[in-house]
Amino acid sequence: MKNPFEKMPTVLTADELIDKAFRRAEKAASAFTPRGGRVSKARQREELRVRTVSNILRDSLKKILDRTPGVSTLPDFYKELVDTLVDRDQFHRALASVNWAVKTIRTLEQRYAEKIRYSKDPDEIARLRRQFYGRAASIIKDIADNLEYLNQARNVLKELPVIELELPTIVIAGHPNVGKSTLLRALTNAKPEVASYPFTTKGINVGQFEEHYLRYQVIDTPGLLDRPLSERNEVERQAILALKHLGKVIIYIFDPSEHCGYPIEEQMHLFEEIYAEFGEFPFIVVLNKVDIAEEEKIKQVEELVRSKGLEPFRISALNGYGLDRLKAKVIELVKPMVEEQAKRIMEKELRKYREELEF
Ligand SMILES: Nc1nc2c(ncn2[C@@H]2O[C@H](COP(=O)(O)OP(=O)(O)OP(=O)(O)O)[C@@H](O)[C@H]2O)c(=O)[nH]1
Ligand SMILES: [Mg+2]
Repeated sequence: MKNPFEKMPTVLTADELIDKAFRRAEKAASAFTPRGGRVSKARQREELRVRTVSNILRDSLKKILDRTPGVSTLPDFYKELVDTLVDRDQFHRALASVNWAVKTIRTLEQRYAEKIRYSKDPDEIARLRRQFYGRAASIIKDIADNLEYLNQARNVLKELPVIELELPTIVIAGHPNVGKSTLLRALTNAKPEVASYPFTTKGINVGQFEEHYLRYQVIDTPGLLDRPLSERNEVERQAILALKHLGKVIIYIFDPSEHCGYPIEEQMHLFEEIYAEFGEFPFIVVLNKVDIAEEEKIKQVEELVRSKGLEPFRISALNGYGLDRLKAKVIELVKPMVEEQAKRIMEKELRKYREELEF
């Protein structure tokens, strides 16, 4: 999956667009040598101007429409994120106004080209062309605010994270400094890519690993799942909850060494909140930094975790301790979901194949 807005072009302002169209029309007219008498020459030259202005305007506007996906057609993950970034109604209204402009300019072009063709008076022909210019420009000016909005939206939407939505995905949560990035690196051996994400300046890190020909994706979420959701505003919450559309398994990391700077009680509080929101997913709870944590603290956390009916995993993301067992657990939980998904895709393909055979 690419960023769905990757191909969205820069949107010119109304003035820039009008300027561009008029300039190109002048260029075309001056490169053109009309034939015939005075009237015929005037007709040809002015019709060329009208057609060129219309083409340039419509092509630029159509390019925006063709390369901008409608929000409602996007996968759920992107739909929710887009809603945190732009006003969906306004976005769609802006696109609709561009569509309106394309159609209206086309109609005007036809009408004026025809008038020009039937006119026998060079002065009138020039006047018709100027009239068309004025009306085309005023249509573009009518949608000036919408064009500006689309360009602003584009600049924001271009920064959406690029994540492979089809891959089974493991989302890592936990306080800052507990070792999320270290675990991501240890699990995925690939150098993780950083994908920008609304409301975290650090972006999110995306890595992958492969096991028995299946690829898995691991997402480390600095600045997202590292504070209680109750401390978030509505928009931030929505951006965070969009992760639900990706997450198949959540790995929650504790740092019982407390070197991260957060006491166990505070880590437990965050855990409770994330568990409440994401509890519908399989949760894997890991205790990281067991190489430097006190046994007593480790046991304290384990007890809390077990009281939730969960089995904690001791690991050291730094020296690799416990990672094989953790990975095996992740795969055990994710694999049935992947196989289920593979089955669905197969069945769909099969149905398509059968339908084709029937013709
Ligand atoms: N001793 C020890 N140190 C670790 C372990 N895992 C991570 N660290 C150290 O803990 C510090 C924080 O690790 P990060 O992986 O950057 O933590 P993080 O959760 O990604 O932090 P943010 O991105 O700021 O949220 C680093 O200095 C790591 O080297 C571990 O298993 N043992
Ligand atoms: Mg990190």
